[in-house]
Amino acid sequence: MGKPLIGILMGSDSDYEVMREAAQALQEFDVPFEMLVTSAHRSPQRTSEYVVSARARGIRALIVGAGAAAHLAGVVAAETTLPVIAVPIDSTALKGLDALLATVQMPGGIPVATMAIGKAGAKNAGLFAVQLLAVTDQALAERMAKARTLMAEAVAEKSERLQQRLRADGLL
Ligand code: RP5
Repeated sequence: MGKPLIGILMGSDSDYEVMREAAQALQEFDVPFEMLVTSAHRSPQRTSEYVVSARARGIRALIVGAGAAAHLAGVVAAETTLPVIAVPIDSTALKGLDALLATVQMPGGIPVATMAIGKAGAKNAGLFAVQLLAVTDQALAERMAKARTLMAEAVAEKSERLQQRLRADGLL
């Protein structure tokens, strides 16, 4: 893989199981990325140093996962005009609702594109980052369109398997 185009940040290594979905989505489309742990609360200076240097190092968008009182995506967005895609993590007793509300309710002026809570959100964050790159990369756009076609075919196959089960169960 070449120089990273996407930065994936997370508040703790305990977020990795969720955030690896974003990494896998990027890898599927051969988009180089880097991944690090940095916290809005526990390491504010490390967070700031990474974010302010990101654009000059060739990073095009940032994917940010955090749980609990999740300020990381907003803090990151405050320090850069790169697109920030957030993933609320279900790491507390509130099952990610806390992180979702903390992340999604950004005051006007500093946007954060917030995905769903947990693994689906992390996967979509990766795919959304690929889509951002595909705006100016026709080959990448075509690969994404092909992936959508395969997805649609898989749905049709699932439906066909369902018909077989219905027949096996004597319901058809
Ligand atoms: C957040 O607190 C992290 O993003 C993580 O989801 C949560 C718990 O962190 P650890 O206590 O596991 O380090 O900042």
